[in-house]
Amino acid sequence: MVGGRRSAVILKNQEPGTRNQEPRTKYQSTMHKMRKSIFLSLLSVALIFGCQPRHGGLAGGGAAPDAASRVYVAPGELDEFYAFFSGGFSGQLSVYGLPSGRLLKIIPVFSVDGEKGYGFNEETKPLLETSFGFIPWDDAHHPQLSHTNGIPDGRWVFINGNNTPRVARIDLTTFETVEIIEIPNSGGNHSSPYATENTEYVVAGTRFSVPFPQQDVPISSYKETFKGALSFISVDPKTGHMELAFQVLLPAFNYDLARAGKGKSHGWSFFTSYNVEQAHTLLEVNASQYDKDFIAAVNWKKAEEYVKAGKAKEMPASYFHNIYDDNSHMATSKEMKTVKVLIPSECPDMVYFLPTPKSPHGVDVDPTGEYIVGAGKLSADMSVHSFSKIIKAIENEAFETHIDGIPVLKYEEIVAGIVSSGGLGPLHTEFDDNGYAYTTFFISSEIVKWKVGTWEVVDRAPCYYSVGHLMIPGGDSKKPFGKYMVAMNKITKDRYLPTGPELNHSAQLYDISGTKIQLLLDFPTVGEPHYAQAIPAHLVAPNSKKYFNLEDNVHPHVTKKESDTRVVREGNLVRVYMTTIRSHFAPDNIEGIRVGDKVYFHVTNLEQDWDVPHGFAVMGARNAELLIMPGQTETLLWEPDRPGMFPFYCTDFCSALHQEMQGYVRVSPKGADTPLKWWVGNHE
Ligand code: RUQ
Ligand code: CUA
Repeated sequence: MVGGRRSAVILKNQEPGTRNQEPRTKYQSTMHKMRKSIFLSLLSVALIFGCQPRHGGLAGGGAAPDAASRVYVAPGELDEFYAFFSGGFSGQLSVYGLPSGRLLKIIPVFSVDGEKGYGFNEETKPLLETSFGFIPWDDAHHPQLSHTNGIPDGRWVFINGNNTPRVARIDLTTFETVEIIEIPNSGGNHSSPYATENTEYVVAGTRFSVPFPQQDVPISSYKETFKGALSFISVDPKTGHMELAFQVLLPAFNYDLARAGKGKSHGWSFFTSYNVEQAHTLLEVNASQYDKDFIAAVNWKKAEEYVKAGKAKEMPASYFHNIYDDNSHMATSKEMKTVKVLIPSECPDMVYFLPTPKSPHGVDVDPTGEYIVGAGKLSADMSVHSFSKIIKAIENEAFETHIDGIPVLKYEEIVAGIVSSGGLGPLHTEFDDNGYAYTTFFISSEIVKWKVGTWEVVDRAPCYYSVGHLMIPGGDSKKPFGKYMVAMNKITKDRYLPTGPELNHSAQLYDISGTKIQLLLDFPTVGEPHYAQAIPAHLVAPNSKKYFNLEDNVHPHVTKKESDTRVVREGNLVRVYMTTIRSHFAPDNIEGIRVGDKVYFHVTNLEQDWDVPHGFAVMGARNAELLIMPGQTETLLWEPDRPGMFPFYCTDFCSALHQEMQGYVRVSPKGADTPLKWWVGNHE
């Protein structure tokens, strides 16, 4: 997250009497004068607006008096919205119901998950392959629903992996990760995935610029050898399959967040940057020198033309593209070797820089596509740019200067208005269905509601505490669904029963249907929810798959009926073709396995009914369980290292006789001549 977190922690931990003293850090002596004054002003404003009293000073921690009934979803009733929360450093995506705040599912994406065998079974391992090899973890920040005509369509969710740059696609019929593509020439894929109006592209901008191409150079050569790549990943409108279409090579700034244009600004994507100073050490001081950084405005339709015209350079690169197939129930990995790169100085009219005050974090586009809100996290006011003015400024060549051939537009020519919020540390903005915008303020721990077009602040609500992103259902779209707003807070502190040094992060649900923002509910989240998106349930629920058709299963090691179950030895490789059905495995007795064998259990779940997975676990396995959906085949690799009798069993309570769903594997010493045998019941 942003540098503000540390300051805020300091603020919250200090005793009241010491709050106006500047915290002492080992960097203090090196602090730039200007930085000092910013910090002091942050502190003084924080004293006015921040540092909420421990219990908010409001009855019930600030909730509306009838909040309970407004979030109550009675037993047997269903929520109105699906909300998809990123897991941050958990690497996963969690699905909640709104308004209840009930956790519906955790979808494993970038991190292995023992519960579902994700990344442990042979079928999903290829999804986590990268040019660095198998990576069992990442940091996932921004869920992005696919859009059609600028409105969430309920087909897919995309999410970025930050640490080893990747973008994943989750299919909303199965709620499973079905594709992951790695992003080359990037470091810290933060400004991602942010889809365009019809999901023509999802984007990936590098937060940490890196040498281009990657190479062993002195860090001090930053300004000469480092570059910032913005990647455009095309999405097939039918299959959802992603391809890295092209990269745009920009100066070595830190590209932080992004949003696509829509409506009148359709065809453009906007990326915030900080560290225009191009510092490579002590950024908290050195990247805060200038009073403006840039939003990079990329005309991707123009970029497409340049690619078509052969203007892109085909550069060597190594990145993985992994696709999971719902019929074979397997993922496959492919290494890609080249990428198309566009250089702005050779491609006029493709990229412009919009000066934006003070290390902007979020960039958000209003439902009409006219206004582009840049939230300068070190600035008290927010600049809103006008797309029409940007176009005019381009036509009039109202340029301040050029950087690497990229025109920098004149700030005064493109600003539509300033939101004087009175808040501190603006981060992210979303929009409702009534012409209002809502911006989070990290340092002053609040959300400010303002009117788009007049820029006047009409309401504000405290957050507990240190809010990062916020989410309004459809709040990034052309037609926000509105009604609710969720704040995602970085610090939970005293909002829940203590659970040792770490507390789960907290989401807060507000009602925004009236003139006043009203707090309804707090609920804990998994990992760090950087961002979330929500969609009315009726756009997703009817398409939800109940089971996989066994007939369509083309897994190379599927077993479609119990009479086909068998055990096959090829040298020291043993394949067990196994089936499950309530309430037994076939086979459930196996002999003739030897120490040193590599045993693959290919388990097919023969059930053809909703919500009847079976589990499979074998003693001493060094991976995880399998959790096999009806009609699916999954594979567990087991390498027995000692002779003996090894029970296996079903881990998911599937029936009244679930406890009976078990079996034995006899393991003999290396070289033993125990005959290979398998059976279930009386049939051998
Ligand atoms: S971030 S709290 Cu990783 Cu989207 Cu702004
Ligand atoms: Cu199958 Cu429990």
